[in-house]
Amino acid sequence: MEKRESMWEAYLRRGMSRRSFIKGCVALTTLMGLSTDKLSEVVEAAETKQLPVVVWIHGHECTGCDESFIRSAAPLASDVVLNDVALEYDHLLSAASGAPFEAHLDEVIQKYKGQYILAVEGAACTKDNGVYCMSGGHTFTHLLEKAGKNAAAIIAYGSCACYGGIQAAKPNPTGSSGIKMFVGGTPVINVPGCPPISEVMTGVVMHVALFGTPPPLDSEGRPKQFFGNRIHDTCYRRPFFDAGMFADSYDDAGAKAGWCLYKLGCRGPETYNSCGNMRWFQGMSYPIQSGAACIGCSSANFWDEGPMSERLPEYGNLGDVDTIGAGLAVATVVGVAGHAAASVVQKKKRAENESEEHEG
Ligand code: FSX
Ligand code: SF4
Ligand code: F3S
Repeated sequence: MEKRESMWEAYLRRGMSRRSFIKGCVALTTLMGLSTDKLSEVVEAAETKQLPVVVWIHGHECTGCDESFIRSAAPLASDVVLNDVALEYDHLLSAASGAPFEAHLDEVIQKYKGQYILAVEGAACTKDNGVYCMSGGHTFTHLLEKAGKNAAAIIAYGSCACYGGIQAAKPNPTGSSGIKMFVGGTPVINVPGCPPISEVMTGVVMHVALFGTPPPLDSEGRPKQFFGNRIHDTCYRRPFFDAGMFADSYDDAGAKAGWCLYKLGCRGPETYNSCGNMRWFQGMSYPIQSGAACIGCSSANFWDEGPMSERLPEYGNLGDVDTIGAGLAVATVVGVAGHAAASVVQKKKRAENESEEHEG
């Protein structure tokens, strides 16, 4: 079998410096949740391991997952696609299309049998023999079976691929479901989120690529380093939750002061994801930071879990949140008004002092 180039060789071919290669390795080490003393292992693997062949397919979805992935900043999505993996087939990013492109997929599956990584976005449609989602003249489920059973590992990217997603919402007319039942015994790594954080996807792909094994997974098949904490555990609004300070509506004084969104239906207390610490778009923000309650988009069935504005039934040992929240909201309004009045008095005093000084 032909020898494919390593990540280092791909950098050299593109005229990139050793410095940018090492910077790329440092970024990957951090992303994979490894300590910096593992850097030399990452560098060695990146120098010697052949680039992993990746086949990336799309089922029933909105394509938001790829929209997220292409915004990966550390490392850049373009570096991942051009230097870090050998992306042989991608429904969305490939320039090729038509019969030759489909024939290429069959060649890749045969040539790299048992060696390639299969990334899957979107749900599988099961109703009426899968006719509601077709690709290259075949059902998506047919493609999943063919590409899935010959892969080394599968990454289910997004809540649709993991659990069925929005199109599986009741009454689920297309019979959409997660992909696991179609891929035989091939190991599946679940990376939920609607969409997932781009750097999470990159970290998982590169872990499989460089070490040849999935990262440590939890009981739901999710990488522990990204799905080991609840949003609530890393939320910067958590001190307000603990103090019983809640926004009662999206435009009240509490919301404007950045108080906890629990009473507005926030699913952070039961949702596992890295949004609170990694955030999105180079750590810029995440839903709660931009003022919206978490809707639990990385949880199975979030789309059918009651109205999203309905608060979770359990709230720890806080007591009656309605009473606590209301009391504090009044106190804050009084506090804000009091502070404003005090400022006016101080301003007036300063002005009087200044004019006395001038006269003196
Ligand atoms: Fe689903 Fe992704 Fe949500 Fe959309 O590929 S997880 S609907 S962001 O696009 O599959
Ligand atoms: Fe943050 Fe939501 Fe938890 Fe409040 S309930 S602390 S907004 S995650
Ligand atoms: Fe989704 Fe909640 Fe994060 S809605 S993006 S899991 S904050």
